[in-house]
Amino acid sequence: MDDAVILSRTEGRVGVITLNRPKQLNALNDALMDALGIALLAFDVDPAIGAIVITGNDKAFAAGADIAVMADWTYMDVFQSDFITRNWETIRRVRKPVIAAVAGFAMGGGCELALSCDIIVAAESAQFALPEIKLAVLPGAGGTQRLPRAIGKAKAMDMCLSARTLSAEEADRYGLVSRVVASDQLTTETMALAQRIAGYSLPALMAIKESVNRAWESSLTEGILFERRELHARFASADAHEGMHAFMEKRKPSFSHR
Ligand code: DAK
Repeated sequence: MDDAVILSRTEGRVGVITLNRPKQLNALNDALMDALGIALLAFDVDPAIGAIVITGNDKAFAAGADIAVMADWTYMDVFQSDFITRNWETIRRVRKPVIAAVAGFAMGGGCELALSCDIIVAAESAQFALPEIKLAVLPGAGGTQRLPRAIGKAKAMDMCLSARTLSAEEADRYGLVSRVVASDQLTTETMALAQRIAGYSLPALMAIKESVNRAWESSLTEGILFERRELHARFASADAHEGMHAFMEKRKPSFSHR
């Protein structure tokens, strides 16, 4: 269905979700965020999927929340509909690794969506900005919270207050993205990374994601304790024993994802 707001497919153990409103530079409206949430949760419960990729097109990952839709909303509209919280935060419930493959514009809500993913692979063409100040609003999908945690207060303030756009190279240098690849290699490189991750033990991946995310939201002492318990729990998994025995026996592990 080419007129669908997202396209969803699988490649091996990787689920791929493509944002598909190219005429609006993938501006994020309710229909798209609803569909994205449904697709993410479907891949999350599918035992045949080990990692998820979210991508856009060559020109835009996403140019932000749909300004045309928001322009006349009132406070009561957004408060009563629970704007953002209702369907933008579904991604926070996903326990499998999620990779954003970003080319072109990642602006406003598009940048915030990328920041909600676990890994960001940026094409050299990628541009990141939180330009909400130009509209006299503010990044309201986690941008003022996740960005300073990712790149520090000084750079985050600069981006949020001046609407400064970062090139892929700058975003890489500041720690906003995980890696930068040649624009024509974005899909190939991201899929290779996703397939590699998806080949590892799924419960171990989920434990790592949970543990790294804990680092953002707890003291070091609490985080270390959480990590230690996650590590201890690995010894209850078949995959950890398989992984260690395979290493000793100099063979490739065969994970059952249990
Ligand atoms: N929404 C709706 N349509 C958009 C759009 C957007 N964010 N971005 C682009 N488009 C549409 C354009 O209107 C244009 O449509 P037509 O005129 O062809 O019908 C089409 O996509 C192509 O865009 P351009 O002609 O502008 O393309 P250019 O290459 O010249 O420029 C651009 C690309 C990305 C620099 C430019 O389109 C641009 O500045 N777009 C807006 C970027 C932006 O401001 N993004 C932040 C959106 S605000 C809140 C919570 C969250 C938020 C707000 C409130 N609360 C809790 C209250 C979040 C806000 C945002 O994300």
